[in-house]
Amino acid sequence: MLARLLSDPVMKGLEALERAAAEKVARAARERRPVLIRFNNDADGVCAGLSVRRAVSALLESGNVPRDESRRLLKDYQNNGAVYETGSASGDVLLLRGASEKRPLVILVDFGANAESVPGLAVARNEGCEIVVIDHHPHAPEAARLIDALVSPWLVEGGGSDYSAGLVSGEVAKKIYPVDVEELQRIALAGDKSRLIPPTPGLLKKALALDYLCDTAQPRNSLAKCEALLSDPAKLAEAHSQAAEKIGAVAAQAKGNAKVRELQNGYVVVILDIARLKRTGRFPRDGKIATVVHDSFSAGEKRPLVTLGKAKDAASFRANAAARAAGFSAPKIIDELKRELPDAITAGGGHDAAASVHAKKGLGKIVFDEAYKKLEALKAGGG
Ligand SMILES: [Mn+2]
Repeated sequence: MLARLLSDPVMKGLEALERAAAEKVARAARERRPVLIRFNNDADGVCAGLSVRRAVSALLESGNVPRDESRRLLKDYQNNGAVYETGSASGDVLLLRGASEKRPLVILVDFGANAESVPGLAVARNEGCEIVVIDHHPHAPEAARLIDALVSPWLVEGGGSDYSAGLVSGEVAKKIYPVDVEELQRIALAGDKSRLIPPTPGLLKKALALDYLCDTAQPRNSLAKCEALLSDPAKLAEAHSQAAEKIGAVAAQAKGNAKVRELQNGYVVVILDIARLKRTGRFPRDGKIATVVHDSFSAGEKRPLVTLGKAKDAASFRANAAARAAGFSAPKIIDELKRELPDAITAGGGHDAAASVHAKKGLGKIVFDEAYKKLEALKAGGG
């Protein structure tokens, strides 16, 4: 057994869940059943998917499964968003049924256990798929009931989003087959800004290069492409410099249109009109722009600061450490908005420091204005 990257009570508490998930994956591979890894479209999701892929590939290889059969049995798709859509689930079932008549296994990493994914999970389950989910976003009980093995730090006392999907998937992977995934775990933590291990500049570069690949690979991204990027320093440097250049251009515009307001309760709010920014292509996505601009306003800021991004039919929140220490929680605000504006909001969620809420077409402004009022209503020095 390979050493764990981190050893603390939460990681210890996760072990039994990791083992249960690893056993299901290993059994499916040994029985030569079709396996699909569906990964969220960012560095954490990629690293989570790559860890599992390395382990399953190595296990198949150790069982002398021919290469072409491995390729037929082990598939991966990038999931562009936080929800397992019914259309994706139907497509997955078709793909896996086409690969083999045996019972398929669907592995969702870094997404897939929220309430919005319930219809998609139900499709896969009703079609006979076994489902494993490794995620660090808060999960919905009704989703968990449809999942055969859920590995989530939220199921362990003291656990939360810092235990990123890539970190946890790495531990699952090592239990499937002893593969080296330590760097993937570190890149994942860096990409998701986990506080568990401080990132190095090198890890941040790799995370950004993977984020860039997720949004720009044509015709679509794949784990094989991500693996190739990570193993080629020249490709990595190229992807990173293109990403940095695009971010620099958009961030400069964004800083120009950002409005900074100091509220009565001591919070500083940065309002960012993301919808007005000019971009070519999908990168950087709204969330990354919000993060980059938020980080630049947060640098050296001791007061609680929240960045509120206004996108087309969506609003996003970013909070600095002082805001979190003061009790600010973006998911808490989003839950309140969902309760108060049930007809306007289609989806929402995330982490304490980074979250977003999506509105029905044309209702984005109402949701944004209500979100702003929530910030004004925060208690001074406490959420
Ligand atoms: Mn993540």
